[in-house]
This record gives sequence, structure tokens and C-alpha cells, in this order.
Amino acid sequence: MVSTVRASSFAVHRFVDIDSTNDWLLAAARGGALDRTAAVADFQRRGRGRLDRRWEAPPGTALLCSVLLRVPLAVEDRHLASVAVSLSAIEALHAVAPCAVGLKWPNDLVVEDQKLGGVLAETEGTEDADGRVALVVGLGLNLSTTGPSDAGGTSLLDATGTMPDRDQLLDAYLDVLSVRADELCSATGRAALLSAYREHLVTLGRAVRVTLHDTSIEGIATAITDHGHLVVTTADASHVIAAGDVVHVRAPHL
Ligand code: BT5
Repeated sequence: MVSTVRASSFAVHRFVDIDSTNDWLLAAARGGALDRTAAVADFQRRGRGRLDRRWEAPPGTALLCSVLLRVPLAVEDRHLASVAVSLSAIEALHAVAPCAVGLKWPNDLVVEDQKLGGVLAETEGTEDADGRVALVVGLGLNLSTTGPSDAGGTSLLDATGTMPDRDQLLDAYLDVLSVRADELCSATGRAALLSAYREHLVTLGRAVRVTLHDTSIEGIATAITDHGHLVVTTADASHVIAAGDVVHVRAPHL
């Protein structure tokens, strides 16, 4: 670790290189780290995506940040922690590096359907005596890397023509997240998060293909339930998708 500073309501631990900021914070959470601890790295040796996939970024080419939130969220509302993170990233980008960024379900940041960033949320342990659960939510946001060549990614450098200042972006992100994380703790705040999520979700209204375990379905993404599930309407039914990989396709096959 190179330094620890306090930014916004977060205590930020900075690393030159690390295995994974999520792994470090999960271990810190097990050791009793406080709500609103953050870990930021220039480089991750084993950056992780969802489902044991890799998140790849050469040194200094991405914002790689995980936060620990200890929040009183019921299991069905925990997806909102990822929502708070992805919305905070979008709002920070509007201030620091404006571009036409939207959300692809569940929480990919995309510019014209190309992936600019991703979010990985993990739970550590069970509820404490106050009903709070420890959630570690990691954000990977491409500054100049576009990720692996076969991943169809993009970067802020490509999208805006300039390389944004990582620390300025980090400060703006943690400032917004300080407010968005508070919203996780009240019913009105959670409703505000859901409403903003639906506004930014470019998947809604689009023709999509959803890959599930051993099958896939194609239809129109028509709604998001209050629990963050995607409703996909096909010719004969509506399917409620809790988890899966979505591809935006050009034409519906109804
Ligand atoms: C995600 O997974 O999008 C979640 C990524 C979360 C990364 C952050 S970085 C800080 C924190 N610490 C960690 O260890 N992780 C978090 P998923 O939806 O599964 O997407 C993974 C897929 O995206 C990979 O299989 C690649 O195809 C692609 N990919 C990998 N690196 C990329 C990059 N830099 N840009 C665009 N796509 C990438």
C-alpha cells in the first residue's frame, strides 16, 4: 500500500499493484474494516469480473476502485449497492469527462454498446447485530485501455478524445457515492436509486438476447422489477431474468 487518505466520507487505501481490490476489501471486511473504506489500485494482477471472469487493464490505464458498504439491505434489495456504484460513476463522468454513457443491464457502463466499465458486487459474511450486511462493490472504468481485444470494449480516451485525470474522476465518484450510499439506508432513497437506474438503463426497450445456463432467449427488454430483475417479452411470454448475460441485438425475433 502506498498511502491512506480520506476523501469524501471514504477512507481510501491506494496501491501500486494488488491482486484484486475486491479481494483486499473482502479480507479487510472480515477483519472488521469500517463502512466506507475504499481501495484503489494502479494495477491488478488478478482483477476479477463476474462468474470468475477476468477484468484486465494494464498499469495506469483504468480507474480500479472497490468500496466497502455496511448497509441494512434485505437480500432482495442488495442489487441496489451495484446500482449506487454504477450511477455514481455515470454522474462523476458527467462532471469530469462528459460522454454519452448509459447502463447495460445489469450494471455495465457502455458508450454506443461498447463496454467502458463494469461492476462486481460481493457479500462478506452475514448481517451484524444492527441488521447491516458488508457489501464490497468494485468498479473498473477504462481510461485509456479498451480491455481484451475480443471484448468489444471502449475507453474514455476513445469516447472523449482526451485522457481524463484519474484522481479527479475518483474524487468526483466518491463524492457522489457518499450521497448515493446514504440512499441505500431508507425506503425513499432506494426508490430514488431505482428510478434513476431505470432512466439510465439503455437496455430498456431494446431487442436483446439473454444467455442463461444452457439456453438463450430473444425478445424485447420491457421492464426492470423493483428487485432489479430484467423482464424480457417474447412472442408468447414474459420472462423474468434474475442473472444472465445480455447482448443488445438489432432486430427483435418475435
Ligand atoms: C464485470 O464483469 O464487468 C465486472 C468488472 C469489475 C472489475 C472491478 S476492477 C475493481 C474491482 N476489483 C476486481 O477484481 N474487480 C472489480 P463481467 O460482466 O463478468 O465482464 C467481464 C468480461 O469483460 C471479461 O470476460 C472480458 O470479456 C471483458 N473485459 C475484461 N476486461 C475488460 C476491460 N478492461 N474493458 C472492457 N471489457 C473487459
